[in-house]
Amino acid sequence: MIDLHYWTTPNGHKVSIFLEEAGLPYKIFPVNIGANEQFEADFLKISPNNKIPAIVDHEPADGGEPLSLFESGAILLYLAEKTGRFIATDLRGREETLQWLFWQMGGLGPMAGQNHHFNRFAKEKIP
Ligand SMILES: N[C@@H](CCC(=O)N[C@@H](CS)C(=O)NCC(=O)O)C(=O)O
Repeated sequence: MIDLHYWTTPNGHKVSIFLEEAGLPYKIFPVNIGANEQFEADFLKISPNNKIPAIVDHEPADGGEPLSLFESGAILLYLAEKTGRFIATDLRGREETLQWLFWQMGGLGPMAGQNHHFNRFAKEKIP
Protein backbone atom coordinates (compact mmCIF):
# COMPACT_ATOMS: atom_id res chain seq x y z
CA MET A 1 0.00 0.00 0.00
CA ILE A 2 1.16 3.50 -0.83
CA ASP A 3 0.15 6.59 1.15
CA LEU A 4 -0.28 9.59 -1.14
CA HIS A 5 -0.03 12.95 0.61
CA TYR A 6 -1.95 15.03 -1.85
CA TRP A 7 -3.79 18.20 -2.72
CA THR A 8 -5.73 18.97 -5.88
CA THR A 9 -2.96 20.65 -7.88
CA PRO A 10 -1.16 19.60 -11.08
CA ASN A 11 1.82 18.26 -9.10
CA GLY A 12 -0.58 16.21 -6.99
CA HIS A 13 -2.41 14.96 -10.08
CA LYS A 14 0.83 13.76 -11.68
CA VAL A 15 1.21 11.14 -8.96
CA SER A 16 -2.47 10.19 -8.59
CA ILE A 17 -2.70 9.68 -12.38
CA PHE A 18 0.34 7.38 -12.30
CA LEU A 19 -1.07 5.35 -9.40
CA GLU A 20 -4.45 5.01 -11.12
CA GLU A 21 -2.96 4.05 -14.48
CA ALA A 22 -0.59 1.51 -12.90
CA GLY A 23 -3.39 0.03 -10.76
CA LEU A 24 -1.31 0.35 -7.61
CA PRO A 25 -3.28 0.32 -4.33
CA TYR A 26 -3.01 3.66 -2.56
CA LYS A 27 -4.67 5.76 0.08
CA ILE A 28 -5.00 9.53 -0.14
CA PHE A 29 -4.04 11.73 2.79
CA PRO A 30 -5.27 15.24 1.95
CA VAL A 31 -2.86 18.07 2.81
CA ASN A 32 -4.80 21.31 2.48
CA ILE A 33 -2.09 23.71 1.40
CA GLY A 34 -4.61 26.57 1.48
CA ALA A 35 -4.93 25.95 5.22
CA ASN A 36 -1.13 25.62 5.71
CA GLU A 37 -1.35 21.90 6.59
CA GLN A 38 1.93 21.40 4.67
CA PHE A 39 3.74 22.98 7.64
CA GLU A 40 2.52 20.44 10.20
CA ALA A 41 5.31 18.55 11.94
CA ASP A 42 4.15 15.06 10.91
CA PHE A 43 3.97 16.06 7.26
CA LEU A 44 7.40 17.73 7.37
CA LYS A 45 8.91 14.38 8.41
CA ILE A 46 7.74 13.04 5.02
CA SER A 47 8.20 16.18 2.94
CA PRO A 48 10.82 18.45 4.54
CA ASN A 49 10.32 21.05 1.78
CA ASN A 50 6.68 21.54 2.91
CA LYS A 51 5.24 20.63 -0.47
CA ILE A 52 2.85 18.08 -1.87
CA PRO A 53 2.98 15.54 -3.39
CA ALA A 54 4.74 13.04 -1.17
CA ILE A 55 4.35 9.30 -0.78
CA VAL A 56 5.15 6.59 1.73
CA ASP A 57 5.61 3.13 0.23
CA HIS A 58 4.88 0.50 2.86
CA GLU A 59 6.21 -2.28 0.61
CA PRO A 60 9.50 -1.05 -0.86
CA ALA A 61 11.39 -3.46 -3.09
CA ASP A 62 14.22 -3.90 -0.57
CA GLY A 63 11.76 -5.27 2.01
CA GLY A 64 12.88 -2.65 4.52
CA GLU A 65 11.15 0.06 6.51
CA PRO A 66 8.46 2.16 4.80
CA LEU A 67 10.10 4.53 2.31
CA SER A 68 9.12 8.23 2.11
CA LEU A 69 9.63 10.32 -1.01
CA PHE A 70 8.92 13.93 -1.94
CA GLU A 71 9.31 15.78 -5.29
CA SER A 72 6.91 14.62 -7.99
CA GLY A 73 9.65 13.78 -10.51
CA ALA A 74 11.49 11.58 -8.03
CA ILE A 75 8.18 9.94 -7.10
CA LEU A 76 7.25 9.26 -10.74
CA LEU A 77 10.66 7.73 -11.44
CA TYR A 78 10.46 5.63 -8.27
CA LEU A 79 7.00 4.34 -9.19
CA ALA A 80 8.10 3.65 -12.78
CA GLU A 81 11.03 1.60 -11.53
CA LYS A 82 8.90 -0.15 -8.93
CA THR A 83 6.23 -1.20 -11.41
CA GLY A 84 8.14 -1.36 -14.69
CA ARG A 85 5.41 0.87 -16.16
CA PHE A 86 5.67 4.11 -18.12
CA ILE A 87 9.42 4.01 -18.67
CA ALA A 88 11.16 2.05 -21.39
CA THR A 89 13.81 -0.50 -20.47
CA ASP A 90 15.94 0.04 -23.59
CA LEU A 91 18.60 2.74 -23.34
CA ARG A 92 17.21 5.19 -25.89
CA GLY A 93 13.61 4.89 -24.82
CA ARG A 94 14.54 5.34 -21.15
CA GLU A 95 16.63 8.42 -21.88
CA GLU A 96 13.83 9.92 -23.99
CA THR A 97 11.42 9.52 -21.07
CA LEU A 98 13.91 11.03 -18.63
CA GLN A 99 14.51 14.05 -20.87
CA TRP A 100 10.80 14.88 -20.88
CA LEU A 101 10.50 14.24 -17.15
CA PHE A 102 13.39 16.62 -16.41
CA TRP A 103 12.00 19.14 -18.91
CA GLN A 104 8.69 19.12 -17.08
CA MET A 105 10.30 19.34 -13.64
CA GLY A 106 12.89 22.00 -14.45
CA GLY A 107 11.12 23.99 -17.16
CA LEU A 108 7.37 23.80 -17.60
CA GLY A 109 6.47 23.08 -13.96
CA PRO A 110 8.31 25.98 -12.29
CA MET A 111 7.32 28.47 -15.01
CA ALA A 112 3.65 27.49 -14.80
CA GLY A 113 3.87 27.70 -10.99
CA GLN A 114 5.32 31.22 -11.10
CA ASN A 115 2.71 32.31 -13.63
CA HIS A 116 -0.02 31.01 -11.31
CA HIS A 117 1.54 32.73 -8.29
CA PHE A 118 1.97 36.14 -9.93
CA ASN A 119 -1.41 36.08 -11.68
CA ARG A 120 -3.44 34.80 -8.74
CA PHE A 121 -1.71 35.39 -5.41
CA ALA A 122 1.04 38.04 -5.54
CA LYS A 123 -0.01 41.24 -3.78
CA GLU A 124 1.87 43.38 -6.29
CA LYS A 125 0.32 43.15 -9.76
CA ILE A 126 2.97 43.12 -12.48
CA PRO A 127 1.66 43.44 -16.06
N1 LIG B 1 9.00 20.57 -7.42
C1 LIG B 1 7.92 20.16 -6.57
C2 LIG B 1 6.88 21.23 -6.50
C3 LIG B 1 5.78 20.89 -5.54
C4 LIG B 1 4.90 22.08 -5.26
O1 LIG B 1 5.18 23.20 -5.71
N2 LIG B 1 3.83 21.82 -4.51
C5 LIG B 1 2.93 22.89 -4.16
C6 LIG B 1 1.53 22.57 -4.65
S1 LIG B 1 1.54 22.24 -6.40
C7 LIG B 1 2.88 23.01 -2.65
O2 LIG B 1 2.78 22.03 -1.96
N3 LIG B 1 2.95 24.25 -2.14
C8 LIG B 1 2.85 24.51 -0.75
C9 LIG B 1 3.96 25.41 -0.25
O3 LIG B 1 4.90 25.68 -1.02
O4 LIG B 1 3.89 25.82 0.91
C10 LIG B 1 7.32 18.85 -7.10
O5 LIG B 1 7.34 18.66 -8.31
O6 LIG B 1 6.86 18.03 -6.29
